[in-house]
Amino acid sequence: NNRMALFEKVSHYSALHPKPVGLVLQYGTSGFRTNAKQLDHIMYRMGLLAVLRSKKTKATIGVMVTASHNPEEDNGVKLIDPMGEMVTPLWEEYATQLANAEQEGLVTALNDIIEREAVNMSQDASVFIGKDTRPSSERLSQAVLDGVSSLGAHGHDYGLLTTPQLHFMVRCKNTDGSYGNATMEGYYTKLSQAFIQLTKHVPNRTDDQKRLLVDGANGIGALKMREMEPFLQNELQVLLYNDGSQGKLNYLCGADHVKVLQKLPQGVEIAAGDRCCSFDGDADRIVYYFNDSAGKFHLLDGDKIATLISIYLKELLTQAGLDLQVAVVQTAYANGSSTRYLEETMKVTVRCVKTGVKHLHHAAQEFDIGVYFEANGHGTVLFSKAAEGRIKQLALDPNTDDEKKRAACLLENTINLINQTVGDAISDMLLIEAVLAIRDMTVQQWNAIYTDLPNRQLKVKVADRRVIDTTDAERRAVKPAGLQDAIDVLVKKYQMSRAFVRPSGTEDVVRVYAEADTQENADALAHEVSVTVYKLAGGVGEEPKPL
Ligand code: G16
Repeated sequence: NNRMALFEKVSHYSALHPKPVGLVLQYGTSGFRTNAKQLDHIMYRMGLLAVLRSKKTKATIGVMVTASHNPEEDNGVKLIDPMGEMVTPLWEEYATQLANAEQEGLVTALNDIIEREAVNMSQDASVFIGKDTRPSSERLSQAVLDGVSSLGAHGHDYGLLTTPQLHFMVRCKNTDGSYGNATMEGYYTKLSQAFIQLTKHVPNRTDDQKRLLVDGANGIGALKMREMEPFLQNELQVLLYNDGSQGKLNYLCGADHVKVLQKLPQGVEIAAGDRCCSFDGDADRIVYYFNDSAGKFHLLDGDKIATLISIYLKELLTQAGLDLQVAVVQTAYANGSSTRYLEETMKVTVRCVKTGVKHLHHAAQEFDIGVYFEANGHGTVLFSKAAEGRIKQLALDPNTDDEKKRAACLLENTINLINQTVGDAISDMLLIEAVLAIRDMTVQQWNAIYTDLPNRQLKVKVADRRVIDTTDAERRAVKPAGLQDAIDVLVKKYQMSRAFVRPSGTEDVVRVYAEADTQENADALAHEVSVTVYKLAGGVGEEPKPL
């Protein structure tokens, strides 16, 4: 009877968040994403689902309202599991079922999940909610809260937050504070203390070395960087651009823009040699770059970040005398030069998985230390419990010699600086800044570790991107028939070349990636592959033009 009453309430409230008849949306690479106008019912229903997930896991669950790198008009939602990871694949399926149930079938769909998961409806539930700075986020996060409260549960609204900050809060809450305090202050204190510990022993850091230009993509990352500044006690001097006071979110700026177009964001005043970085719209991605004295732009993407961090960690492990395996997880977008450098020069294990941090995170958990980064700058480092234990023990052991102790302490503070729940632009930025300081490296020296193969990313509009199906971590297309054979023929025309296509999970496009010995060849190959996709996979609009 209680359940009947609850369902009546759900029916009543869901009518205030009606689903447009016939609209079908999928839980994609990173949750639901589309134009903000189509998302009200999704938000309400994800509020409901988060309550069920919370009751099932007997833990706090997170719901983040954001469309990250997408344009400002879009929005989206992702669910966060108890340890701060992305929600498990089975619950992504439930999310899709619940999202697509027509209005009159909603209660049945909800009941199906309760039955299949044997959710104890009398269990307490707790949901943390956060949102980015999109104008639509206010209203949409309210819809999530409505969903949570219509199942009689408590929602804690953090308001404006970066995505990784919400992941952090969820983990803090579910580990009773052992990961940190589930407050903004808790986050800033933990990270800035670790950063200060790491950099305070570096001799003679000049103001130039402490200075960093940050492009905040006109989003939440800029606001949060401002909030964090006092905690950093001038150990890092941030010059903030695209702080949201004027420009539009992600428009001509931000990590995705810089990575895909391989050029400076608008609105940043950069001088030769200045170290710069760009966040994306919810601050879970970061890329670095600089202009050389000849005015040429150089990008340091997720692959270069993964390499820098791996070199640093491996060296500290050697100094500490710890035999722990470091592995790097990448996707098909990883530059061929990075994979070669990691495998052949650094001799680390490299794994390639499908796009989406959830896949990288999962693979990275298999190693003592798993460094995972997508080329687009989305990534972090995971330390196994055993690895963390051995590092801490060594740092505490009174018989450890000085060199080993120093390395163990650096490793310990490095662990504290890293947001191990998900890629975090602020945490990654501080880690990179610390590594460059400790190793006394300039951004130019970092860039020179290996040379990227020239590459190009393009998008193709097709009628239905689901006609493309891939295998081998998205490196080969199995559908539509003939597409892969055609790509193989094109790739053979060039030197050091590689290309693949895949349907995006966040935008209504097919993505094309190509690399080759020269930029002209990478551009030509990317264009030819785009035309092939257009012809064989139902392209719409004008045929792609050469670059
Ligand atoms: C999201 C995912 C990333 C993924 C990106 C692009 O990033 O979290 O893992 O690389 O989308 O995905 P796709 O190529 O499928 O559109 P973000 O920063 O937008 O959340």
